Order: sequence, then C-alpha cells, then structure tokens
Amino acid sequence: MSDYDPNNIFARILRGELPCAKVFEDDHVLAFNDIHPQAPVHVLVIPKGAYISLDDFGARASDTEIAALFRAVATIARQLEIDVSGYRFLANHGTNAHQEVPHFHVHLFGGRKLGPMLSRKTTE
Ligand code: DGP
Repeated sequence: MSDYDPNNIFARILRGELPCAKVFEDDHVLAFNDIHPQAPVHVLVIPKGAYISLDDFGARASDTEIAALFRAVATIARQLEIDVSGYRFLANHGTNAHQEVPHFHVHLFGGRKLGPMLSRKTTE
C-alpha cells in the first residue's frame, strides 16, 4: 500500500488549513458537507487519524476509532433527521470504486429517494 499523503484535501481540512461546513465532531471523527452534493443530505464522515481508505482503516485503526466512526454516522443521521426516511452509507476504496481523496471517508446520503445502489454504467 502506498504511503498516506499528509497534504491531501481532507488532511488539510482536519488541520484547519481549508474550510469546511462542519456538521459533527468528536475526539475521533469529523463530518462536513460534501462540496459537490449529490443529494439534499450529502455528508462526508472522516476519521481524524491518518488512514488512506477503508482497507487501511480496517487493518490499522483501533476498535475505538472504528466504533466512533459508525456511531458518528448514526448520530449524524438522527441529527439531520434522515433516520426515519432512510439514508445510504457508502465508502469508495481504490481505483475501481473511483476514490478521489486518499483519506478514508464515508458518504452519507439522504433527503430524497436514492434509487438503485449502483449505476448501470460499468466503464468510463
Ligand atoms: P470519493 O470519490 O469517495 O473519494 O469522494 C470524494 C468526495 O470529496 C467528493 O464527493 C467531493 C468531495 N470533496 C473533494 N474536495 C472537497 C473539499 O475540498 N471540500 C469538501 N467539503 N468536499 C470535497
């Protein structure tokens, strides 16, 4: 696995070098609105630790960090009142999933009917 890039966009947001529209923060997690929202609710939930992707997070993060991320997602969904209407929780890992930012993040989508889980498009 390649090394974590400390100058990726989300690392810079975590250091306060770039702004974000914060929706949640605790000791282990920061969540903020996606800059290109694809639904009325589109929040990015990221660990504060330096993890490249879900693969890296799953391998190296502590149980506390992993639990904190899952709890944060559920808390944010309730906070944004999409827990009853429903939401989607998605993480892109690597090239085939089109991961753009090499700091592990999950997308939280809601606020409208989200349609089928995957696009029918299989190539770019
Ligand atoms: P992914 O393809 O899973 O790596 O998604 C990266 C997401 O990050 C994408 O939906 C756009 C979002 N994004 C990229 N740069 C910024 C930024 O500077 N600020 C915020 N809030 N979101 C960003």
